[in-house]
Amino acid sequence: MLKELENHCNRLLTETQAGNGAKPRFAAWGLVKAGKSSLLNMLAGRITDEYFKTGVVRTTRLNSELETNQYVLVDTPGLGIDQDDSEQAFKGLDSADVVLFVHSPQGEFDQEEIDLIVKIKAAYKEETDRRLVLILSQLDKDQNGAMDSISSRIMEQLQEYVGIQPICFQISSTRYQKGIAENKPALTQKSGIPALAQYLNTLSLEIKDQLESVRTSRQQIRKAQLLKDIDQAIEEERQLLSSLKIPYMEKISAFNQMMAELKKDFSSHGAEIKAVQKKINSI
Ligand SMILES: Nc1nc2c(ncn2[C@@H]2O[C@H](COP(=O)(O)OP(=O)(O)O)[C@@H](O)[C@H]2O)c(=O)[nH]1
Ligand SMILES: [Mg+2]
Repeated sequence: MLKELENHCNRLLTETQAGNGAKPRFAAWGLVKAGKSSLLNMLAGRITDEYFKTGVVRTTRLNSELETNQYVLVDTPGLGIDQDDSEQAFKGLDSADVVLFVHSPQGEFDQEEIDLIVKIKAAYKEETDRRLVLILSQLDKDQNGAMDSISSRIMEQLQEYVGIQPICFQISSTRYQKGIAENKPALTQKSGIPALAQYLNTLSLEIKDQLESVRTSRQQIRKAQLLKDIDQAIEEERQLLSSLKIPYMEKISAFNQMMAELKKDFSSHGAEIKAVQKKINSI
């Protein structure tokens, strides 16, 4: 808990000192192997010479960035593996102007993903619908239109558990890659990536003028929350200390009572001894 607070303080400090640049920052977020790095490569036009490392094993451990003409793409490690990865992913979220939440739909969202979306909502508040772009990846694996029903189910989940309705795209990075490599425009279109890229271009133009004000107000909210969390952590420590003190306080008071009784005994005995002394002296 304290470690997390310290990390958050450090993130906020570096961010406010370094700034986040003039272009909108689009960060890919989601569980490991959702297809985040593959998608960012396609958006960056790195069709065959990948910039963001992809793979069947976990390849992204640190956030990495690539600046395009319009925006900065930020790749984060998948969440839900270990603390260091999550720390990196949260750093990516803190500094993002838009989150590209990538989900590979074997099915609807699981609890872990809903928890992540709740965190995004906490970061963007009423701007969430605009600042969150939901991306269902690996469309090429879709069979019998299952993706459409998964997509509607996810929208229901988002409404029910988070109260948001972000825009949603279905994409396939491998289909796009093939379409470009083999010069097949129909396949390229069917990958969903051109439509997504166009949406992101428009969005980046739309939010360009409000970047600084939204970043500043998000930082203020984070700062206020952080101060509240620190106060709460201090109060919890204080309560813990005083609850630890109770058994000792009880022991101390029992000890003091015992000493007082001993003293009383001693002084009454003292009087008896003095009386005996007196008797002896008078012999
Ligand atoms: N069939 C298919 N596989 C994909 C697609 N996108 C990514 N993959 C594969 O899924 C695995 C994880 O992808 P990656 O981009 O590294 O996921 P990340 O961990 O979320 O960054 C890799 O083996 C990719 O080749 C896609 O659109 N279709
Ligand atoms: Mg990756």
